[in-house]
Formats: sequence, structure tokens, C-alpha cells
Amino acid sequence: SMLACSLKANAQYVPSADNLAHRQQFQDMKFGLFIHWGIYSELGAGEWVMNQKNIPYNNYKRLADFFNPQAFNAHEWVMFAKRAGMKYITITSRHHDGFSMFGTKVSPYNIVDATPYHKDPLMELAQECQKEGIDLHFYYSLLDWGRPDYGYGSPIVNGKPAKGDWDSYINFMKAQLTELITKYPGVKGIWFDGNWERANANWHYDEIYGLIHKLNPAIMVGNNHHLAPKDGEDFQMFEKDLPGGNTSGFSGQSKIGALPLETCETINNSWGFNITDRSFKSSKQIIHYLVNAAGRNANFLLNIGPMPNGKIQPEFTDTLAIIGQWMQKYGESIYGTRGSSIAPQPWGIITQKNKTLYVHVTDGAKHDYIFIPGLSVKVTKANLLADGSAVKFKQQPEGLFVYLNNVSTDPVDTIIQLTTN
Ligand code: JFZ
Repeated sequence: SMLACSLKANAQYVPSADNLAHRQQFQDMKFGLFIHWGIYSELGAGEWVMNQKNIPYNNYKRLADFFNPQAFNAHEWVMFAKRAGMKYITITSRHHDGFSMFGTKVSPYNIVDATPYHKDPLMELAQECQKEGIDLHFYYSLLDWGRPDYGYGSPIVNGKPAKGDWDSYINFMKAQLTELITKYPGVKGIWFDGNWERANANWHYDEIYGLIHKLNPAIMVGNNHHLAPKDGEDFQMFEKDLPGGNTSGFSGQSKIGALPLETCETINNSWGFNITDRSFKSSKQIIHYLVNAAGRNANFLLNIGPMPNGKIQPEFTDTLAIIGQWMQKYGESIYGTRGSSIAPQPWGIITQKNKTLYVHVTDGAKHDYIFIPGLSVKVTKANLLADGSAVKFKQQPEGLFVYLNNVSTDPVDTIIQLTTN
């Protein structure tokens, strides 16, 4: 009836207790590995190569004939993430080229059936993640450049592409998401992307998100739509921007909501493997990004594009080994923290865990003291996290002075641990 219909349309998502608990665990993790890997990796020109070089779909598809990542080793990838201090992995299960990097029954265009590799790397990864205690999330593209039912390029009329078969496409996605959630052990999140390509289409999110949460209520659903969170989502993501920022130009409409936050950024300037991109971020830049995300209450999802043979290039492994060492030493100021109510300061930012504040001085400048405005709790102790040595401070109604003149500072991050009561 009309009434049942409108009730259904207005039904608000109520996250399960498991889901709410998972949101806390997710926020505690703080640092994840994003992986863009597909048949596009073979061309070494990023994951948009088909679109950017105007390669006709039927020609592009031939890349599947040669995709044979013999050197792929799920254990190596998981250990690489783990040693870097990352707690979860988000990997492209299917990108805009429409190629499924997993064994799917609903499309022959997948790594098991269409390549000489004939194996399912996402199954190996899922099993390995479970074994090593790393969470696994799947990136899933809503946009598809090749499927006739998607009707790429067709104008949207009444929420559907004028050409194509929208119902068929929506059903296809539901079938694939069902496979990803029910066949792969321990999947913890789905990361949607591509909404922006058809901002005015009816994506049937009520049904898609509803299906995901019916199959597994604890799964974290996120969507890179660059808008305020929609009903049914469990976390809010930012692309190439810290929450509140808009240097990418993507985040102008991304008002920060009440959900757990995540921001993603590339290790060079590319998501997928790019052989000419040598703009590697330094370990210091990446640590600063992580610290600044944590201080703004967000997880940091750092992306790499593995090579077509399945290996990760040495520039990435070298940088992440350094970050892993830093996390070994200073991880307590990151893991399990939440952003502090004190706004970012010119000298750095603060993370917080229960009654402990971690003051991150990241500007590299020589300070006699720093000033933390508007601290409502009483500070009882201040220590340098690096060696536990006492740090002088003075608390006044307007804020806290922390004296750094006799402190051996760190060019990356000088962390002062404040105990409050
Ligand atoms: C998207 C993908 O297109 C890209 O390949 C990568 O997977 C990244 C994580 O997500 O990037 C976007 C998304 C939105 C816009 C541009 C790039 N946009 O709104 O202009």
C-alpha cells in the first residue's frame, strides 16, 4: 500500500549494537592501508588509464589476457601493512574499469575466469588478514565504464540512465556485494566510490546498504560521495583532505557529521601503480598526515598501488618501514585516541585518550614554550613521550604553558604527554 511504501522509504537506519561497537574499534585503529590494484596496473599509468587514454573497452579488456601476478603473496602484503603499524586494509575489489579482482559468479570479467592467473587474490588476502588480525575492507566502484546496463555517458532521466538497464545494474551490484560479504571471511567494511559520476541517479542505497547490514550488521559502510553522510552509512570519508579542509577541491560539501571519520591520501600522486610518478611523500609528511588526522578525530588510510607482478615497489616498503618504527615508539599517542576538543594550533595538534593528552609539536620550529588555550581540566604531570622525562608547565585560567627550552625536540614530532585529572 501507499502507507507501507512511504513508511519503508522513511525508515531510518538503526545501527546494531555490534555495529556501534565496531565503530569504536574502527576509530581505535587509526591507520589503514589502501590498495589500488587491477589490470590497469599493467600499463603503469594509474587506474584511470582507460578513460584518460581513450582506450576502447574492447581493447582494454585484453589486459586481462596478460594479468598474471605470479609474485603476489598475501602474507607479504599483510606483513607489510602490519609492520607499518596499520590495523586494516581497504582494497579495490572492482574499480571503474569494471574488472572484478575476485572470483564472481555474476560476471565473467574477473581475475579467476578471465586471466591466466586463475586464482582469487582477495580470498588469499581475506584469509591472511584473519590469520594476522588485520581487518579487511573492500573498495567497490558504483561507476562502471564498460557494462551495457550501466550505460556510461547516458544522461540520467528520472533517476536512471536513458540508455542501459538500471535495474539490472543495481541487481548486479547487489549480487556482487552479497558474494563479497558472504564468501570472504572477516570482511569488515565496504568503501563505495563513483556516486559523484551520477550525482542525480537513484542508487537505491536504502536497498544496497540494507542488504549489506542484513548480511552482516557490523559492517562499516562508507561512500566517497563527498557529501554529508547519508542514512545507512557508518563512517564518513574524506578524499585527499583532512576533515574540515578542502585543498583537493572535492571536500567543499563534506560537512563533518557525527560518524567515525576517515581520510585517504596517496603515497605519491597516484592511486594505481604509476611508473612515471616519482613524487614520493617522505616518512615525515606521512607521519604528519597521520598525526593531523588523529588530532581531527579521523583515521588515515594511506594508499599504495602495487605493481602488476604483485610486488610492492621498494620506495613504498622503505618509507613504511620507517613509519612502522615510529609507530612502535609513539603509537600510544595515536592508537585508541580521539581528537581533542582543542583546535589545531600553529605549532601542532593534540590527541586524547581518556585523561591523557598527547601534545604533538610538529612545526619543527624552536619554541621556548607553547601555549594551549582553553584547557578546562587540571594538568598534574607533563612528560616527554620519547624518554619520560619531566617537562615544565604552568597552568592559568586562559590555558597551559608548556616549556620546551630545555627539551630535546624531534624534527618530526615532539610529543608531550599530559596527565590530567
Ligand atoms: C576516486 C576514484 O575515481 C579514484 O580512481 C580513486 O579510486 C579515488 C580513491 O576515488 O577519485 C575521485 C573521486 C571523486 C572525484 C575525483 C576523483 N571528484 O568528485 O571529482
